[in-house]
Amino acid sequence: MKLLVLNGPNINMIGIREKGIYGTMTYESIVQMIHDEAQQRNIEVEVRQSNHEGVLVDWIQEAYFTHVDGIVINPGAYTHTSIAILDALKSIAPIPAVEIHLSDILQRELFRHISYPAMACIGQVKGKGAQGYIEAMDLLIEYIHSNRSE
Ligand code: DHK
Repeated sequence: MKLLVLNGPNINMIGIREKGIYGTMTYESIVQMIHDEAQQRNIEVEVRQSNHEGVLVDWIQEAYFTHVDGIVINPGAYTHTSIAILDALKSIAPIPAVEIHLSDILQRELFRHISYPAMACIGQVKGKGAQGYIEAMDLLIEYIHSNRSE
């Protein structure tokens, strides 16, 4: 099984930016944790980050052509604005995606309550900090397994 973990703008600044909201774990150590946990689950994972919306769209489309089994995505602030990311996720269906947010976006400003990409996701994990990436990965693995055995 091959999973792709995509991170949007400013996620590379996790551990530096607004620690009270996003925590103190650095982006690099989150990436390492994802790799370690994927190895334990015997799955292949690639983790990428971009500050650019179009690059994220390109990577989502690429996932279709490289036969990725599922996507975990933290679109950063594009969560609340990007119909392009929503459409990209829709265009690669039935490849499943799970959205993850370190913070609980529903407990924050009103403008963070809407998520466009979530409309094309099979699940959303929020407010669990870095551990949320692992929870999102497990959700995805479970979904892929149950859909395969159908
Ligand atoms: C990360 C961001 O950069 C924000 O723009 C989102 C999300 C929330 C997070 O919690 O991981 O609003």
